[in-house]
Amino acid sequence: MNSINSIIDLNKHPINDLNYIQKCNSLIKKNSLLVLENFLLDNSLKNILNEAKQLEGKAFYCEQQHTVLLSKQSDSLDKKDPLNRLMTSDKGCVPHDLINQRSDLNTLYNSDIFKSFIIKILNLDKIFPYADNLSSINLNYYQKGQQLGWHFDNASFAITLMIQSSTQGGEFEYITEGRDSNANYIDKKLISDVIDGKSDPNLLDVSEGTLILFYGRNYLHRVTPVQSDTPRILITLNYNEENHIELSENARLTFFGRIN
Ligand SMILES: O=C(O)CCC(=O)C(=O)O
Ligand SMILES: [Fe+2]
Repeated sequence: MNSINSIIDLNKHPINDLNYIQKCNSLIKKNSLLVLENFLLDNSLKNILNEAKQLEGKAFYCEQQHTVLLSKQSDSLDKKDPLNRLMTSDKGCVPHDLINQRSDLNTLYNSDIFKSFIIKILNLDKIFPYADNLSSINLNYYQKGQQLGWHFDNASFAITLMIQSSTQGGEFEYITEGRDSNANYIDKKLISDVIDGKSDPNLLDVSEGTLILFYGRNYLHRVTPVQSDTPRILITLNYNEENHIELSENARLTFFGRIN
């Protein structure tokens, strides 16, 4: 198994250095998200891309209609209510159990240094993998025409690794205001304006090998439809703040087409 020295560019991103950790911690506080470009070494990015291409045929594709809070539309709420409008998401997903145990992705995900970095920059106590065998690491494929509609995540934070950007479309758009789930606050007017294109979201141009951390539960975000024949391939590294948590069976069926 490779060590993280051959996966992460530790010269650019010395994630075990206290000063660097503090810098990242301040940056995420200031900007509400952290973008670490060229996080992966070229060779590791190449290996992961090869792996992702080999697994592409095994991806499970799903199309969903969901509200911005990732729920079904409610009959008791106005269909025009910003929290009850339907968004479309469609993408392919390869779950964790199909990823080679010796893959750089598993080494990175399980690395104590990497986990400690995440814990410190996000001010968490501990993080744990999912208890089911599908949800911890996911490879996401957005083919031409596919997208992720506007939504807030269920998980409080998200960690993504861009492996292949689409050459047209497939852009990550987000706003950092609009919701404070701890305070039970949600700004429907802003959400409505963003969905309707009356208020401009931030746009992130993400290059291959970039690691992104963001507070997806409080940020309205989406991936615009991919317009190129080159699919957008993005890895999500999914951790929990509590141990022994499984993704719900319903969500596993939706995203992976199976429960285990
Ligand atoms: O594909 C991305 O960049 C974001 C993914 C995302 O928002 C999600 O999986 O909830
Ligand atoms: Fe999301």
